[in-house]
Amino acid sequence: MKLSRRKVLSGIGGGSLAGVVTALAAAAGDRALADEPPRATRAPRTGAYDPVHTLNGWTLPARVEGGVKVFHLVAEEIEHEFAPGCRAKCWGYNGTTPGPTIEAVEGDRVRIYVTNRLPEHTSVHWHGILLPSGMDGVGGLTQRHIQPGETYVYEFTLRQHGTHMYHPHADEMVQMAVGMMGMFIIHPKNREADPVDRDYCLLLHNWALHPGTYRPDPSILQDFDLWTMNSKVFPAIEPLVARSGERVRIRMGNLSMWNHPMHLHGVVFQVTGGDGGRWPRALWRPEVTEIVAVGQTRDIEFDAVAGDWAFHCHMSHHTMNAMAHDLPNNLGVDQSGVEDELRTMLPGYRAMGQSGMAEHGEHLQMGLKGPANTLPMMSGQGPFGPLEMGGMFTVVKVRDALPANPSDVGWYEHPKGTQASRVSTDPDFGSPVRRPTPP
Ligand SMILES: [Cu+2]
Repeated sequence: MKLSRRKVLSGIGGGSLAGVVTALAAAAGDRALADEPPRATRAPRTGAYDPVHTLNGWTLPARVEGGVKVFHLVAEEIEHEFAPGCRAKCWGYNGTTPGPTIEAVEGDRVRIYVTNRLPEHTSVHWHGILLPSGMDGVGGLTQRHIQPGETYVYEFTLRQHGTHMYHPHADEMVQMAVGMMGMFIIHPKNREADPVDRDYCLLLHNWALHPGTYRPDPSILQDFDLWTMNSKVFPAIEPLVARSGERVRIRMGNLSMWNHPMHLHGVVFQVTGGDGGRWPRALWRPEVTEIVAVGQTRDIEFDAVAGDWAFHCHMSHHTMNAMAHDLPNNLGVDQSGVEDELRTMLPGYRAMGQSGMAEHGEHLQMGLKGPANTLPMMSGQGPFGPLEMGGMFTVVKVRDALPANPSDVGWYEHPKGTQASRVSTDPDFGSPVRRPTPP
């Protein structure tokens, strides 16, 4: 069944927030997975816009009062799980980090209540959005800070479309470091001439959640432990699911303290927009990696090709989870004697990294445990072994036919003759060409 705005709004009419969220989730699920006809034969779309899908997240329901779309954000402390086995006390909005995605349409008048249930003051800056200066949310500069217990109201008319963000502009380093952020998607007033079939959004972030601790450390700007999409790490990040041939858009925002070259396998995507809305076609760029700089948003689009395609940041330590810092480089070092000696003092001690870090994945399979409340540096099981990834990594799963439930997509079944396979176990196999050794 195709999602209609009427269906979402009737869900909102149901009453409780939980009910609304359930209705939205069900509706979004319908849209993501329903067995719609292929794009070419599809009936024209109806309704104001097709909602985005926030990976592992949700969209904030609105009610309409006198022609104004009314939202209510609550800044509060929350309990967050990065992946099973790693939780933290974070700050977020309406029970989650990132906060719910706000969605509206160019030309909409929006009224946004912000209630502060944090132990300190806050404010909300509408990042990239054109508005009167007094609505810009810079605590001390454009408004009084919102004190604990207070509710402020912001109201403005949306004069643009694009992928935007919201975050505090008050004790910013602390508040963003502990999870306060969200996306603000403004759909164009006129339906897009080149529509997409799937519209995903995600916020990139980094966290100094030192192993064994329970609160992200805002004082650290370099030694981050967790690199996240929508505050989740691989393998807890949802896959992005699509049917072959569908047009997919991924909207990315970056509120972390690093730039992220986001790389997608299997296709050449077009970079089609960002904070400035969807760019004119002549400005689209074909790429396989696009840097989403700190404070930027970037939209990429592509035609889905069947397979399981890695989608990740290309900074290799951003696709890892918590790592010990200042480690000696043991690559190529024979540690066997040292290891035995240390084991007499530290039972279970294991020297790491003589032939690379991949052995870390094997140790995990052997049941070796790290410190409390952290995640293995790399994890995730693929159909052919450990994926050796963490952090900002997920999979774009494209199938010719989609199952009724997204969690049933499973692994790609490679058509016969389309997968790498072993031909020999002899190290001297074949006669590879070598450069002659100099005398
Ligand atoms: Cu990165």
